[in-house]
Amino acid sequence: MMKLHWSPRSPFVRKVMVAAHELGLADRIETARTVVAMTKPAVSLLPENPLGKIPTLVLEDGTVLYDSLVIVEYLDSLAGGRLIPKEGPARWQELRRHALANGFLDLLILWRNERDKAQPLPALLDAFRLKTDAVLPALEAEIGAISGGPVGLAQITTAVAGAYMDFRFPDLGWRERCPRLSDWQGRFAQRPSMLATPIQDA
Ligand SMILES: N[C@@H](CCC(=O)N[C@@H](CS)C(=O)NCC(=O)O)C(=O)O
Repeated sequence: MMKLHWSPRSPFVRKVMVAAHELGLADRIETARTVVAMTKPAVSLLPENPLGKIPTLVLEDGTVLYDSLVIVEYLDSLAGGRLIPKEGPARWQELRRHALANGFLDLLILWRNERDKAQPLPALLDAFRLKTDAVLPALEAEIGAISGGPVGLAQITTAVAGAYMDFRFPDLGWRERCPRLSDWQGRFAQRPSMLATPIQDA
């Protein structure tokens, strides 16, 4: 069995687990609950991942893989490469669309950290909002293209980002602002891979 440092709250962990389910590999992964927080680094994780972040995957031979993109690439390689095109323009589009949704997740996590501080920096809150107001229309404009092909890394990450907004940013109103993205995400969220990996505070 592979061991995944895991939490039900982390969208990056969820991305890896959705990929594992889509690839039929979920039963080869044992999850180890690992509690991380930026203000309380997971000291026990540092020997395996000096960045102290989850997801971190430990293979049967002890090889350690991070971050989530590397882990998904690895799982995809085990399954013959179904989630990330191997070459050509399709590969670069897949990876760039992943970078958009994944970078948006990075932004949302930083935003949440900042807004929860006693004295958030207004300039930072403004910057997060400004970027979010640019990312949402970009995703709305591109969702037709993103959802046009087979299930892949970009679709998984985009769907996970939508669910994360529902979870931590219910006031953003993203479903009203992005009706096509919302419709598509609502359908994707019914896939067994998504239903098997609910994001929750537990
Ligand atoms: N780029 C990383 C991001 C992972 C990440 O930020 N994970 C968060 C949990 S959602 C974490 O471990 N935070 C702990 C910390 O930053 O100390 C990836 O794609 O795996």
